[in-house]
Amino acid sequence: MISKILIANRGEIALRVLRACKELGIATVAVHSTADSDAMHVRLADESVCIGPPPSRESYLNIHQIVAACEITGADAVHPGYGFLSENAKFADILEAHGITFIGPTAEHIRLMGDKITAKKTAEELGIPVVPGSDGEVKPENALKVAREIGFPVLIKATAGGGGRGMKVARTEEDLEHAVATARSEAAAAFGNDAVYMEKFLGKPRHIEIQIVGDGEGNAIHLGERDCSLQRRHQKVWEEANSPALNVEQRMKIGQVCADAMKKMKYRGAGTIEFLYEDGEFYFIEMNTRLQVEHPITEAITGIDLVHEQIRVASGAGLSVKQEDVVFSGHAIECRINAEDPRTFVPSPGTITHFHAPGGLGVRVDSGAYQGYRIPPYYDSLIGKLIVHGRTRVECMMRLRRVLDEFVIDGIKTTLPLFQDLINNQDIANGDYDIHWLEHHLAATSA
Ligand code: MV4
Repeated sequence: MISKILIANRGEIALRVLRACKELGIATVAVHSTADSDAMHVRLADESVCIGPPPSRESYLNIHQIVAACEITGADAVHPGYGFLSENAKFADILEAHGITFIGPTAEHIRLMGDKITAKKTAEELGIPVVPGSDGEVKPENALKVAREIGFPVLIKATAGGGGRGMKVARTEEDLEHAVATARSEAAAAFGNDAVYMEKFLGKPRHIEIQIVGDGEGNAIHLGERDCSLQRRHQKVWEEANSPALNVEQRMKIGQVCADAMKKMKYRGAGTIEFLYEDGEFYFIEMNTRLQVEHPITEAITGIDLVHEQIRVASGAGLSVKQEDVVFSGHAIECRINAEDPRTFVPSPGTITHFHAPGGLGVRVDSGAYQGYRIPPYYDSLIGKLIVHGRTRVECMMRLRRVLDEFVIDGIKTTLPLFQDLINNQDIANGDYDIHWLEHHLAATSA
């Protein structure tokens, strides 16, 4: 059994993980940079260790400092949260070499899914539908042949990329050579790996992802889907469970395909399988081998604590539920609240002078912010997540509208006004949007 967990992260997710540890009676160690000494998770942890100056590469990404903090405190497990080292296979290897449990998948599975070409090949072998595309890496000499087989428009992607980084569209044969060359040089610069692959470019898809959890021994369950189509510059803004676009049959079918795939690979821990969804068809694009920011909406509709499951599986206790025990109830929406100007999205760090989190039935606020808290300028601008649940999507939206009016964050600018705009929009009310809707809406309403 795990006795002490070091949380190798900061902000809202560090607090969220800490809460799960405390509920399981497991001691907690917080690590923080000098800029985060006054963070809420540091205050609530049983122990805390300062691991360096504010820059992430000298603190939250510093593997040596984190391993040293484990040695000093006697932590026998590390929860990486999301971002930072959460999908760093070397980190997982180093922890295991020190006899410290990495709460997540095996380093082998992190590597497999971190390379987008091997991820796609693995998905296809496991029976998951993928986007039509190249059979592996594409080079300048074979790009035209491959593109003609796929059919234009095509999308060139970096195998070491993901999350939208390093993608280039080629709409005609004339565009292709430049698109491939640009994608390769940008991939080499950004990831130190110039390998690219090619896919049929889908024009108006939704982004729908399936939550899975495996015990590492061949059992795995799915916990339904999340619709994350409302994004701006590859940053998710508003996520929903269920997707307004799916019916129960589609949900169960794609969920089971994913769960069966995870059983075959003996996947361990929480994971998210990302799809594009267009004209009734699912197309695998990536798999994330970590807990995701938006996991609370899945927790809201299933009642299952995903961090509890992660810790149980990491400690060898296995999953707490079987697939037949999973019940989906109601609808949940998450709004990501960023310390940014709601029109320009320019970061707005500073001190929060007033903070009132809304409450009531079906309302959850995951945030480390508090009155008097100073938002540091060194990290991403997410300061909290507003998660609202209702028995139906209509009830959820009614509740969200009330909650947005109740939330008070003074002293800094936040993206709350953006959600007050969206909650009154007819397309959003109808669930009628795709991955481009939000950027088109922002362009149309900012003019
Ligand atoms: C695509 C695509 C269209 N066709 N692949 C963006 C990030 C990464 N998850 C993959 N992404 C895309 N892959 C094909 N074959 C469009 C996107 C995409 C996107 C996907 C999901 C959510 C928002 C997006 C915004 C721009 C592009």
